[in-house]
Amino acid sequence: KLLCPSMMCANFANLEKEVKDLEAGGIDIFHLDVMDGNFVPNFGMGLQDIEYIVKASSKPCDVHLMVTNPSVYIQKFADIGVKIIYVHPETDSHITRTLQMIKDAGVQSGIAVNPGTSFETVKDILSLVDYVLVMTVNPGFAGQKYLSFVDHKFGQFCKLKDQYGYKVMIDGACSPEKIEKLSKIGVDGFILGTSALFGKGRSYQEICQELRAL
Ligand code: S6P
Ligand code: MG
Repeated sequence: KLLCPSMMCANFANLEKEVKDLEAGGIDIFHLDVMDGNFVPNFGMGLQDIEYIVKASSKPCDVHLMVTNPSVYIQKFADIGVKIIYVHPETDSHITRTLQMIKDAGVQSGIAVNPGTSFETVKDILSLVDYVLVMTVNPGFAGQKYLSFVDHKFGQFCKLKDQYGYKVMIDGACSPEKIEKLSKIGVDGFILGTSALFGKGRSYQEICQELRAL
């Protein structure tokens, strides 16, 4: 089970402490959301913020690029030292070229799949990715409602994951109940935002232990 805190939900007033507390709590991968105010109607972390977190942490970091023209930024994030780059096929007309760029830069590749994008749409490129990030909210904001029409996609992606060698991740309104249910059907990783981890008034260690036990 990969526990991945979504750092846009962290307390930016004390980011270094957040990073250390989360690591002590036993998280696996830092999830870093990048938003350009164009592909999604919000702004998110920039290159400098990402670099700061990568340097402050001893765990791997991913970036979730919610931006138009993601290929322009691949090398920049690779140079910073992120380990996984997620791109949205919905915003890239040449997604397989971008996925190849990610691999060529020595980074693991992922696709982030919007709620309205079907399994069939991305099926042909599954052999080219290391991770599939299944979005259960429309990307852009924390604290949104889980869209249950996405549910059936987890089974579809999990069915082919061993054959193609990718991991299946969930991003959006990922609550303890969802973690319990989805880990049973083979989902590998969980992006933790306000639904499971942040703003609970309890230690990250306590929460992570409970989530792992589910
Ligand atoms: C924004 C982003 C996500 C959120 C995360 C928040 O769409 O891609 O990573 O930060 O989903 O989690 P929650 O539990 O507040 O919905
Ligand atoms: Mg995300």
